[in-house]
Amino acid sequence: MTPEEAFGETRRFLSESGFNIFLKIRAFDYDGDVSSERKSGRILDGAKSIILAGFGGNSFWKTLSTYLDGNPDFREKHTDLIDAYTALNMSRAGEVLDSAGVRYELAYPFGENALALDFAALGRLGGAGVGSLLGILIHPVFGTWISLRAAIITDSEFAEYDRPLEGFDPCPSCDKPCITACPAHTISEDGWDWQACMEWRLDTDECSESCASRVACPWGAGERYSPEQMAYHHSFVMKSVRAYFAGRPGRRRHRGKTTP
Ligand code: B12
Ligand code: SF4
Ligand code: SF4
Repeated sequence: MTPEEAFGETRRFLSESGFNIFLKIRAFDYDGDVSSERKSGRILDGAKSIILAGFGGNSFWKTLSTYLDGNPDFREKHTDLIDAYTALNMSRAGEVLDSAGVRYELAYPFGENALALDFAALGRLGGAGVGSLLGILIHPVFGTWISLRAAIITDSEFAEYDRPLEGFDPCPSCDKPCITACPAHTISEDGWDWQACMEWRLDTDECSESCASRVACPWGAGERYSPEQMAYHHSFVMKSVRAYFAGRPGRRRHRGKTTP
């Protein structure tokens, strides 16, 4: 199997496992967009390409649920179900690449090295979405319902690469329901104040199961995560947020309407 065939096989396998995003980005383009500590060469010397794997829309959760129904041990063993399922499938994808003699490293946006790569930059370069007022990428079909799960950094080169989306920039001409929907006023014409949002979420239960602003965005409404999936992502991220703020006493007060 040639490296190109191995990546084709990897794509097919990941797609069957629910990862419908598989984008090829030139390492040179990515490195030009990010700070020195997040460049691809720090992960793989001589990196030429980065494959971005992830999912957009609500089909992934159905595939994951089917897998969990058939593998009750996996559900019992892991609390971080999406991360563990991602790592499992990426290591299987790695076996295919190993068998073709491909040189590569895997990187994830979670775990100890969650900041090693800028996944939003990869997403923009590969056309997974464009920047939005909500601070996350937005796509014409999937809206903001996109999760970037893993990257394969390799010294292989491809005949063709994916490209940024062109002609799609929905926020400037939008009525901006995301701004009015946020109970803590964390979104403005200038964008999203992540710290105010997290402080609100630490102090109240109002956003414990979903983000009203994300739900209010008209893009990708048909691909919106199910309430169960939204609640999963929303509560899961708070684990790392609690750990992050635990080491930082004297948080700012949020600017919300209600006092906890
Ligand atoms: C750190 C992080 C966060 C942090 C900080 C956000 C931020 N803007 O930096 C928090 C926890 C707040 C966060 C929240 C969310 N995130 Co986030 N996040 C990331 C992560 C790991 C890095 C982002 C980054 O590069 N930031 C820039 C940093 C490094 O630069 P900085 O300014 O120097 O860093 C400052 C802060 O970020 C902070 N910081 C650094 N690390 C951490 C870690 C924690 C836990 C906290 C609280 C703060 C924090 O400290 C720095 C100094 O001020 C990426 C994955 C990746 N590796 O790219 C996903 C990512 C950007 N997040 C993502 C998502 C989906 C979310 C949430 C929707 C999750 C949720 N359900 O709540 C929310 C957004 C809610 C909303 N209204 O939009 C997706 C975006 C996908 C998309 N559609 O574009 C990504 C790509 C992860 C993924 N698997 O797909 N996120
Ligand atoms: S509601 Fe409108 S302004 Fe807000 S993120 Fe969606 S498209 Fe952008
Ligand atoms: S999670 Fe809540 S506070 Fe944060 S942006 Fe969404 S609606 Fe606003």
